[in-house]
Amino acid sequence: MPYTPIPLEFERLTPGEQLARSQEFLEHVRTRRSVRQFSREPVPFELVANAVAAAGTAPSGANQQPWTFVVVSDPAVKRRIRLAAEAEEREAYEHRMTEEWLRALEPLGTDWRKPHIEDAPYVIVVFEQAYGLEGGRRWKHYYAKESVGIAVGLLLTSLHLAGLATLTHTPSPMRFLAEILGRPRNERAFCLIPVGYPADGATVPKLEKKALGEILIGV
Ligand code: IYR
Repeated sequence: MPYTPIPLEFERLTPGEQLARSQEFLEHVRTRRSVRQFSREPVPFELVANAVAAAGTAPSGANQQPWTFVVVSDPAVKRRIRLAAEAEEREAYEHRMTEEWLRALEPLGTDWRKPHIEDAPYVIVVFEQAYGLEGGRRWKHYYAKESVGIAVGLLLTSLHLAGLATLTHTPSPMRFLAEILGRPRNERAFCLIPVGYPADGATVPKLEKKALGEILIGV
């Protein structure tokens, strides 16, 4: 594809608007939590579709957009994913994870049981396209993981702004997801994201985010 410059569409805000919007966004995004207890209440598909479309606007290496979002709502498929995830997680918690890892997870209160995969009305399985593949042709993808990570950030933020709860879940290893969902060989599961409303009385662990002074260094 040749280089084809076009005029940038850019809306210049007043300083007041800039501050108001950035503060409003910060206040809202601060209320996002990873949720592990989901209601079975249905969710409008359009909210999920809009979130995937938002994720698809992410910057990516060489604009290769190396992602696929599989939106699972079929109860039988969700069940298969849950059972496979729990089998891996059980093995991980009981044998594969180090003491150090288990200690790091203690404040989260997690274990191998993953009922949220079946309870949440949608599970978005995000795949990274490790390389391009079309017909017999294969080509390199640049910064695929970084690109997918940015896209997932937009996806989670969109769903949060739409009033939905999410969990970023990475059962390890995740090969079973490509198998169950019949994905091509260039795709690797990146994470799975249950989406829905929190269950009545859902709880979350008491966690703190680092203060701005700990993460921002002005030079
Ligand atoms: N995948 C496991 C363990 C786990 C690992 C990390 I790193 C977390 O931040 C949370 C959980 C699980 O989902 O339980």
